[in-house]
Amino acid sequence: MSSAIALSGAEVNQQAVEAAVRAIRDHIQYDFGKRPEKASTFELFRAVGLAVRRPMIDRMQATEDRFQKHNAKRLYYLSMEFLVGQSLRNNLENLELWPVFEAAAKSIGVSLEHLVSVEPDAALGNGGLGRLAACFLDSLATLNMPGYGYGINYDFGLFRQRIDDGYQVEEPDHWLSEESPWIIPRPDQACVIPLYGRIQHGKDRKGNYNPMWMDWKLIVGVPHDLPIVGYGGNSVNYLRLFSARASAAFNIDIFNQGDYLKAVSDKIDSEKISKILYPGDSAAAGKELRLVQEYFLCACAIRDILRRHLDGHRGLDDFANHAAVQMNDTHPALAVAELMRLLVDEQHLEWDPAWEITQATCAYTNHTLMPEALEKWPLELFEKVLPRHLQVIHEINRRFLQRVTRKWPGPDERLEERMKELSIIDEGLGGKTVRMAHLAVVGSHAVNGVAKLHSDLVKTHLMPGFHELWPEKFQNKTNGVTHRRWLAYANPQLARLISRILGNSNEWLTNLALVRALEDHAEDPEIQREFRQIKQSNKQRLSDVSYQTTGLHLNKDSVFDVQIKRIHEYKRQLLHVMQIIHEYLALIEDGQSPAAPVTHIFAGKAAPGYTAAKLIIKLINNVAAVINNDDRARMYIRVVFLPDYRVSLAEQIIPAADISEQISTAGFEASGTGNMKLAMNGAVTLGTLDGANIEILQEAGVENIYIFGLSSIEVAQMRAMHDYAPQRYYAESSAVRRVVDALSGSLFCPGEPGLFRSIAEKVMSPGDPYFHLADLDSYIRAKQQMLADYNDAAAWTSKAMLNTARMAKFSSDRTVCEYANDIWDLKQFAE
Ligand code: 26Q
Repeated sequence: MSSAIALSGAEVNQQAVEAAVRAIRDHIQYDFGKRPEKASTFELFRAVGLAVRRPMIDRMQATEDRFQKHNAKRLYYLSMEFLVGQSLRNNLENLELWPVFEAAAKSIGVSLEHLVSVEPDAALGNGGLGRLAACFLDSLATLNMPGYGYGINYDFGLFRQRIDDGYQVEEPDHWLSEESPWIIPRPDQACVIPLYGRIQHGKDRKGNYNPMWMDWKLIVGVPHDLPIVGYGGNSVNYLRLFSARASAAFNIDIFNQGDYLKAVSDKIDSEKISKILYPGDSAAAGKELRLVQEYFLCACAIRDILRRHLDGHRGLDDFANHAAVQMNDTHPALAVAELMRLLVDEQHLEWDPAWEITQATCAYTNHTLMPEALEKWPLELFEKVLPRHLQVIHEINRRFLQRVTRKWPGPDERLEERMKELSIIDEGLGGKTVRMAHLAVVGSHAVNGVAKLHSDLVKTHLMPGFHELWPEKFQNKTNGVTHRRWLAYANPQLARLISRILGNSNEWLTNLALVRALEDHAEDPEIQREFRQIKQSNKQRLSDVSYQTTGLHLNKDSVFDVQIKRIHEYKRQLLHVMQIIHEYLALIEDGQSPAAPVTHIFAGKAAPGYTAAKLIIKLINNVAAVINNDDRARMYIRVVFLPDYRVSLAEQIIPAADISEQISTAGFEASGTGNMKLAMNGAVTLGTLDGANIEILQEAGVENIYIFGLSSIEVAQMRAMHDYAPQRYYAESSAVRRVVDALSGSLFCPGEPGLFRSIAEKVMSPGDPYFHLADLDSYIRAKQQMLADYNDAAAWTSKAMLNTARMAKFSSDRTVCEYANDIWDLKQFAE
């Protein structure tokens, strides 16, 4: 495969190729101390990476000069997760250097495509939230905006997943960031962070209360920069990742006391902080190490941001006009308290101006409505780790509750209820906790959800009191994805078709709206044939991946029905499995084959402690084993679970999909972003009215998407009225009955009878929060309709093409422009 975007007829500059060859050989010789002929594939990858990094660094420095010249306001995107994936292909394509390096690799005797494939994914995130952050950085750089990511340089990213006897097994992901060609350590810019210790209550010379934070431990944060190349290479920003190191001063002190072993063990303790990414993406873990990680990120980031400001400006009066801090969920909400503490304690500002700066600087994005995912820290733990920050938060809360009192004066019981509802400190039965979402809202000038429905629910259900107090703070910013990585580079053949239809032009890479031109060809048989051929060839590519990882070939003449995302009860992989069981039993018991042969493709990781999600993985694999080994079924239905879902695997699955499963219980999926990636690549969505599916429906048109199931309003009503009776669906639908009975029995667990009985019991319980049985019949019917419609190749291809044509709204370029205008006041500086 060659470049996705090099225009036909363009020539490769031979001098550039020779220079690239020299650079690659030099890196092998002088950085690795090896003869170039002796380099391993991985070393060749690293050497190519280092060679590509040179122009990136030149451009990064030029970009910095340009932003400084304009005294530009900068955006700092604080996130505990950045799910970057691989970078070599993306960087080469964005720099328009793929053809040069392809020729250079060839002359060294290796294929560039192969080198690209051996790059380990940077898996510094769990899923949607982390990948969103990575897409935003790509768009910021492409839009020539000064926007920077701040995160943690985890030694271990998200665990690797192996499937053993159908069960998920986790393995550590030691991704060797030290060996990444992209990462530039900046030890000279290390910062020192205090934590633990105690408060000494004292008075200053004027007799005012003057607390002293004493006996803290010190941790050093060492920045590592990952350059982010925008498309066209005009701007190169960076993602700044901090590694935790022991403080030399702190250690030397203990050394001098002669306790060498203690010094070394303290050093190990300090370095734990950036050791590993927490693998949960729903239930807040509540662990001390996680709190320390969150603080470490905020403290390193805010220090860095303040230092940069003070380097170039006199004083802090103008700070909020030069810096915007975006908090990706509540994980970095301590930024509010840390900025206040530095402004008041270390920069000696008065409280009021410091608070004005803090609120004007910070903004908060919410990504979930689920109560169990909202972060709350026990007060004692908080006080132990961050005694001074707790004081600051108490003071923020005291002043905030005064404001609440002014807004709702009396009657007393009502006011007390309001204070309880809104206070940053929760005085719940299980002891006092700090509510991070409240801290984030109070400390921000803007709060946004990530899709229209979700943002509305934030206002009406999650934070109605805050919305009443500050309606102007609440906004929507519907998510987007970078169509360069997810359409152009993942699906190069489709990219070439689009460029050709646009008259041999790449302009759509920075303006996805241009792809609407495909609409004019949606009924053209010749273009349709080409579009189908591209899908077929992507299916073949995926079949090869499947064979390598599972030993199963896929039938590329079948419908690829794809559900790829974290395994979660609310995402309802189980609903999909129940539909497959129905399809299978209808075939073998009733002799009814599906209207078209279908391959059900799953991929996704379960949090290691999430037992129910892990059992769903086992169920998928057992159902797959039974169906794939049944000669009566194999022709029509196949099921495959592709292990170790990650960015680079998604890039192979998405272009091959015909059906995009987006079937969460309405009201639970904040937005989804996989739904956007799949639709862009010409998969037709089968979805509920949830998250961004609603907006995909509006854009694609109702004829080009399949919607089923309860609406979020119906779900909420049934929940409120205790009106859900799964037995009813069981009694009234023979299909539902047969599927539930199959789950209770041992058809799919002959060796371990009863293994899935708990699943049958859950879906039969009136307390099932995810309403599986309520939606099962309409889901089965919608899927049957899709498979029937697939057989009309012309009509189906038109739907698929119209999906690709109409997804302009879901480019993260659009999303980032909205944040820049409505929240960050960030400008573009192309020159
Ligand atoms: C919290 C506390 C302690 C440890 C871990 C966590 C944690 C980590 C990750 C909690 C949540 C996450 C990730 C959440 C996430 O990915 N949410 C998804 O965000 C996407 C981008 O906005 C949305 O499209 C998805 O709908 C949403 O589920």
